Amino acid sequence: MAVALGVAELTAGLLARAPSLVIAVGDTVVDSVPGWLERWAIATLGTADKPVLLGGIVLVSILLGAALGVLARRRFVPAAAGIALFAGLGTAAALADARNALGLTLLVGVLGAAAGTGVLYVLAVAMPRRAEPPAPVRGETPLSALDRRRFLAVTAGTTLLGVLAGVGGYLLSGRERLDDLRAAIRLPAPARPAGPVPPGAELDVPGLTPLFTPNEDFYRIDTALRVPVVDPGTWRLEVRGMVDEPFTLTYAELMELPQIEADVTLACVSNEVGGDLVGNARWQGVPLKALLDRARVQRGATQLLGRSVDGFTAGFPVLTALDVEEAMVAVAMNGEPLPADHGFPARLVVPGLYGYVSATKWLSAIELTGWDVDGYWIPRGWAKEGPIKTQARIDVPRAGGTVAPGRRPIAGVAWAPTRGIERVEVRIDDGPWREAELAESLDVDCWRQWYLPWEATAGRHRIAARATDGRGEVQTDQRTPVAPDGASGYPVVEVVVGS
Ligand SMILES: Nc1nc2c(c(=O)[nH]1)N[C@H]1C(S)=C(S)[C@@H](COP(=O)(O)O)O[C@H]1N2
Ligand SMILES: [Mo]
Repeated sequence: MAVALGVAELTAGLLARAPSLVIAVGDTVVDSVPGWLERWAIATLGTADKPVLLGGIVLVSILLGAALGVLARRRFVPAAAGIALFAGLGTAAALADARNALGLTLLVGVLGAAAGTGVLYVLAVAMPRRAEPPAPVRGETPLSALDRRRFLAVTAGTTLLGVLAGVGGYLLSGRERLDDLRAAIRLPAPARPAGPVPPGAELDVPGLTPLFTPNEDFYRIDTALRVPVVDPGTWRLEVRGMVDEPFTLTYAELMELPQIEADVTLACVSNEVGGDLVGNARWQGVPLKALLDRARVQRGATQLLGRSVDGFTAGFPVLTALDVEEAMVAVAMNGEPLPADHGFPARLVVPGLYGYVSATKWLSAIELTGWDVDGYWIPRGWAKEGPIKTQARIDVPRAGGTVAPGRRPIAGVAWAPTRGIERVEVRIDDGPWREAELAESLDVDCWRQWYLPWEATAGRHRIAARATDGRGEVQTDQRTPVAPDGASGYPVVEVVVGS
């Protein structure tokens, strides 16, 4: 089984457009499990959900392999048929994805099955079997023990080869090639650059989240088991649906359109209060309004549905796309072409909305639809509308940490994209709410740093915070879980002050 999987993965890795069957099965599992199970997996496993799923698939395969091995000792043909069926299931899962070419997918499945069956034949049929145990002769190694050793050695050797092939195939798949493509891209100067970062927008407090999240530290959330590798040379963006003038853009054409730059904080609806599924970046791209104006949106089109190359969809009100000037098809993040993890070659960024309804990565189409069409997460138990809730987060001191008594900083970030942050207050134990000092605002769409000096006295303390948005609304103290429309409640950090 290791050899079957390894050869299939290696074939997929060597041939640029051939699919990984393990990933294909994983994708099928992700798309077909019920919403509650998917939410449970994300809540308990977090971003480890993908390795756990793939590991589970490999484990089930190995157990199946063991069962087929036992069967093959008696009856080889049904066992070989079992391997073929196993490869067939993987191939079928891959073929269900329209992006996978028939010939290459079959090739991966057939080579994997052939290699697996071949090894099974050698191990179960061709290798000498244990004969009737001869009466042990003093000074002679019994034949059966020798066979057993040889059998184990060949099994271990082929398993190792299978694992190496699998790991090699995984490493070969796509990434390096994509880095070359990205490096070759020259970003146009934005027609409307973002303003300079105001002095005082970034506080100098050790441990405080930086104002801009470096790309490599930016949280990543998506349903893709393997990041889609999209060649900008063949990529197309379609604008279609309820429009009078549908059109298609190549990457080069998209890059020729006037671009804007905007600093926007992106948040995931799965972010717990105090969590880190939120980041701030400088995005560059083509404003959605320009594309919608060109397509002439029909009356009755109420939803903009982004569709990705891997079939993910996310929809939000057309009005938001038209009203929020910074809503864009982004091609760059913090001054470089979008990283693969964050949607290369293009993605949507819509200030004020959680990513699950708006921020489609690896964008392939913008569809104008009625409100009745649902994006990926809606039938899985998440709210149809996803405005980002006003939130504060305490970064310093670290939750559960120990600080020395004396003057200590309490600091963090707070965000209410499109509304801005007007005030942050901090409460220690049961004391009064005290107003924190705010860093300069970078933009209403961005998080804002805040800071409060604290005379820390020995003992155990509870620090709470709350933010007020630019419309004067204090964030709610009502605690809600992340589903269906985002966690709320005040962040609380417990610390021990002592030496
Ligand atoms: N193609 C695709 N785009 C997607 C998703 C996805 O699963 N697939 N997840 C969305 C969600 S839930 C969030 S929170 C953001 C996260 O963007 P990031 O990974 O760049 O931080 O991407 C959104 N775009
Ligand atoms: Mo998300």
